[in-house]
Amino acid sequence: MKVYLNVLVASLGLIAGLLVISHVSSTQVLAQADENKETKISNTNVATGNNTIILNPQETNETYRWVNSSGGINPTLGIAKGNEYLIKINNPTDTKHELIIEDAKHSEIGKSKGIQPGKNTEFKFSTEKTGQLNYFCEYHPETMKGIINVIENP
Ligand SMILES: [Cu+2]
Repeated sequence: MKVYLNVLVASLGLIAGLLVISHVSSTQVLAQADENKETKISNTNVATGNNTIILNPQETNETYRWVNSSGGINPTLGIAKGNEYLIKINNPTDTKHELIIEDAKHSEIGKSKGIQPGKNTEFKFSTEKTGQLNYFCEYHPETMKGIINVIENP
């Protein structure tokens, strides 16, 4: 009888492990799908002439990421050369963040202040060159990062 019990306990452990693994991978797939969807939506900043960009830190599964107003994760942003954009950041998390914008040569071309938990800030940003910029958090550069596509002013 004891042997049967051991086998039963081991099987239950295995099933629980498999459930955890399948849950984690489906969560990642969903996050990826959101990211793709957001790429399209954010690029309409240029087309709609919307010059306010909201990027908020968010903590999900103990990982910090940027999210925009529609919940897009580390969204790809589209802006037009020469236009001035107001970037608004609200920090609901329990730690400090700071947004940095760099060009392809790692030259810093824009930044927020350090944003303490529960605080918000905003800053104006524009660039005179088309091409691709990178944005990231000074303190979480591996998980809080995205791309800004700068196109000709239509
Ligand atoms: Cu951060």
